[in-house]
Amino acid sequence: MTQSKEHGSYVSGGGDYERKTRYIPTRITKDGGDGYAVEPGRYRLAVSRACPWAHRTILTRKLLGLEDVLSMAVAGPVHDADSWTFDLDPGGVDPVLGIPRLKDAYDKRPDGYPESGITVPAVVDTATGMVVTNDFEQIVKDMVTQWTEFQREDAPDLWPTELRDEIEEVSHRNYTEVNNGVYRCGFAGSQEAYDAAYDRLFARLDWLEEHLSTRRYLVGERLTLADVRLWPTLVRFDAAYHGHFKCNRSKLTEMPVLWAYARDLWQTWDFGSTVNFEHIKAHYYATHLDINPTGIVPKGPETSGWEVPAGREALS
Ligand SMILES: N[C@@H](CCC(=O)N[C@@H](CS)C(=O)NCC(=O)O)C(=O)O
Repeated sequence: MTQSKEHGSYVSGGGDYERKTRYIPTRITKDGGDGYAVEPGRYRLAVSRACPWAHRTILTRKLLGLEDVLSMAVAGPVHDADSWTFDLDPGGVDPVLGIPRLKDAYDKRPDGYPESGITVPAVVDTATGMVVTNDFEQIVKDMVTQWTEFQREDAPDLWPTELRDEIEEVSHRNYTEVNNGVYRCGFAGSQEAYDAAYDRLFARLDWLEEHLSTRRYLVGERLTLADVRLWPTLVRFDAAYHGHFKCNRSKLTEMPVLWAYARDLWQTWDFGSTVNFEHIKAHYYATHLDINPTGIVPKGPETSGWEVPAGREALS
């Protein structure tokens, strides 16, 4: 087994990419059962604009209107072997946490952290400077169910009780075949593993193309966490996965239903203002030097069609 550049992920003897998915399981809840109660201003969400897992938390925070109660630390797009860093901030230090590297907040944990390493998203307790959780899936679910008191009045219900089973089913398959499927293509260690990952990815994208041809959203007739979880992979597809991860049967722009679906969410729900294509490209092409040894970041593709609608503030 060899370890890839992504922390805690391995290429097995057969060449398959296997993602380590052990997280810090602590939760931030209404009753503070794990020692961390929901509290405005207390926590800081550490993200990278490049990372699709972090993007899901950024979108959920924005849709629910939690920006004022849960602040955000944005790391630079290219991390070193050790950690994401706050190199975009003045002096290279996050202004609230006062640290240059996200690792500093992970290292504050007395019991350490899982071998999957220093990942984003991570929620940091500003009182102690310590990472509370890095479980992206639980973070978004808790934003929906635990932060209710602080959500904006017209916040959409992204995880309706009656649709949860279907959301889980669709999202799980999207995760294994698409969200993680692109990584399984990109980090495959053998031709066979790559071929199999590629076939699985495009089989699922074809299924989605068909599925969305008769409905606007993935589950039910409303925006849900299923859409929030798929979309960050779609928006990165042509800029990163098509080239860098060799997912090149078709571009997103060549899958008409998915392309329309992606642009609908970009505009209708203003997902577009959370996207930074420069960070996305810089991260993938310049961080994974094992699969792109020159670190050269491509100039393309053109991102016309993805414009932020006039009058909307970018990067909220
Ligand atoms: N590991 C999580 C998602 C978080 C994650 O992998 N984030 C990446 C960025 S997209 C990261 O922080 N990588 C840091 C590293 O591998 O060193 C998962 O498997 O669902």
